Amino acid sequence: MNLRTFVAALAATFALSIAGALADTTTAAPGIVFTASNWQFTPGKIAAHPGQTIVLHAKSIEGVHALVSDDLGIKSVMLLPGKTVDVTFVAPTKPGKYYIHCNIPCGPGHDKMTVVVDVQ
Ligand SMILES: [Cu+2]
Repeated sequence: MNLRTFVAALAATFALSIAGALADTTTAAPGIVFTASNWQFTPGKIAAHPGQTIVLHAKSIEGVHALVSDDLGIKSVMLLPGKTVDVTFVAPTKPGKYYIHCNIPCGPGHDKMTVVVDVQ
C-alpha cells in the first residue's frame, strides 16, 4: 500500500466512524439501553405497564444476533456489533409475562437468549 492509498483508507475509516457517531446521537430518545452479546440480552427482564410504549436502543456488543417476538409483534430485527437500532413495541393490555427471543442461530448459548417482558 503506498502512502496515498493509506491516507485515503484512513480518511474513509475516519468518515465512517463520524457517520457512526452521528447515527448514534439521532437515537437519543428516552428508552432502554439494550445490548446483545454471546449469549445473553441485557437487561434480561423488562417491567412494563399495560399499554406502555417501550423503546429499546438495541445493539450487539458481541456477535450477530436478532430480536423477534410473536407475543409483542416484533418482527425480526438484526443486531450488528456497534450499530444501534431502535426497537419499539407496545406492552399488551393484559398483565402477564411475554417473551422476546434471538432468532439467528448464534452459537451454543442461542437458546438461552430470552428477554422476559413483565407487564403489570
Ligand atoms: Cu441467537
